[in-house]
Amino acid sequence: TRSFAFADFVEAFGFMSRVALLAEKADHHPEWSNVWNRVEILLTTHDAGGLSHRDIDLAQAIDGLVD
Ligand code: H2B
Repeated sequence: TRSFAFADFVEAFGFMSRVALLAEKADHHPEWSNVWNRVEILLTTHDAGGLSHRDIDLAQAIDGLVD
């Protein structure tokens, strides 16, 4: 899991749009929620019943958007 905070809703939703493109490309999708400027993301692999390399790979790609 990771929590992200942005300046406002537009920034948060822009981030979510970028994550959505990464997720669709990887065919691996986050469990997430958004409230105004905050985005909460949980990564898990349903097929594996827990964490897999696909979660690590997507987490690193998401981190690469902001870090
Ligand atoms: N996303 C996540 N987070 N876990 C999965 O197990 C998963 C997914 N499976 N996205 C994918 C889609 C699977 O349903 C398709 C058929 O590849």
